[in-house]
Amino acid sequence: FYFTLIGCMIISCSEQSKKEPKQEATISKESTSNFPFFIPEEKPNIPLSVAMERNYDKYMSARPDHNELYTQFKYTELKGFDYNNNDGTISRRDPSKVILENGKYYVWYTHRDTKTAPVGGKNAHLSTDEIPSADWDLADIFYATSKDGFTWEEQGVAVPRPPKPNVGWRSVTTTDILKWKGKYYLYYQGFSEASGKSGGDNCPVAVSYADSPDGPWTAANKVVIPNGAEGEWDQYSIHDPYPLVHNGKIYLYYKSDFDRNPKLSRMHGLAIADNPLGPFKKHNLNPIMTSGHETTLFPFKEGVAALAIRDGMEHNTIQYAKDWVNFEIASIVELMPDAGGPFVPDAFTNTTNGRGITWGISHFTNAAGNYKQNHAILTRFDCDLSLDVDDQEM
Ligand code: AAL
Repeated sequence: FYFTLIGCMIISCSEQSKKEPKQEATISKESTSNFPFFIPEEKPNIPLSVAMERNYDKYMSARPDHNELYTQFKYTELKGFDYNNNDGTISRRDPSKVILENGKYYVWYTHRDTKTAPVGGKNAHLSTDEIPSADWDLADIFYATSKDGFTWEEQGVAVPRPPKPNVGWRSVTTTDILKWKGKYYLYYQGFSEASGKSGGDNCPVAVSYADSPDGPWTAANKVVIPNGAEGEWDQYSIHDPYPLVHNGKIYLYYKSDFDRNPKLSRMHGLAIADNPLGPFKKHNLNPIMTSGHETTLFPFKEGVAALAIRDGMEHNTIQYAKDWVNFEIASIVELMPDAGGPFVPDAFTNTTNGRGITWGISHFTNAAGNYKQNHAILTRFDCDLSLDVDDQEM
């Protein structure tokens, strides 16, 4: 019986699809709308409401499933990380992009293991050499490897806090990886005071380099991307450095807190260099994206796509910049990965035909309000932002 039923369903579906697409709309006598009862891919030549006009905007497609930069996200718990009963003394957050080397996936991240949970940025005056202010205070950069992207083996420290007074002596966090001419570079936020002590996260970008993703890593012990000069939009912070290769150069995207009212004014900038150790030249059109929190970008066709999560007027959007500088909204999405570090196979290949992404590592935080995050955990996200995968199961 079931086989007959399924058979009938298949026949009637295929009959139906033979008839589609319907060219003529049947409008009943009572109907007052001009719009046909299916959604044509091309804008129909009839009077349209403003909302329907917008539906045919340059990047918005007629339907979500026609928009290459629309996706849903699914999350899967990772195996292999221990969180000490989630008492807030161990944290892993802000993962880098994932890269595939020597037959293994690699990811780097902020790792904190302290004797107490953080007191919270607003109570930074209570922090000590052993008591962290924020979740990312008193942290080092760790790395882990995996054969399948689900079960990870923590390998330990990649970049430790350097001795005082080197940049990052208080905490090294929020790293990202670049592969350039056979060498590896980790960019990260270098704190020289507890996060929150002078109001925010003042932590210019430093870099370490290695011949292998397994290290050993040599710290350049210098600031490669400094805060902007007084009065400039990025004078207070440079966060979330995120390097890609484009046009034979290093394109490093970052976040800044603008006028230091982070809820309203987190924006993104771009700094470009020929050499991974600098100098980096900030783009004169900065800020180049007006929303988002952590940076997540990937080459897409000739341009670059970005996830604008959480903050700003255009949060919860995926944006696209054909010229890698001027971003436009491509789609509106939900449940975006926080601090997503995707597996981007063509991040460093200088591609002019980016293929997109299907998965990565991101984090979940247990924000308890009052600027206090007890700890964070890493998670896997999957999505359908690849030009090579059509019917990915969600
Ligand atoms: C994050 C990132 C940066 C900030 C803090 C730790 O998720 O945006 O790294 O400084 O929060």
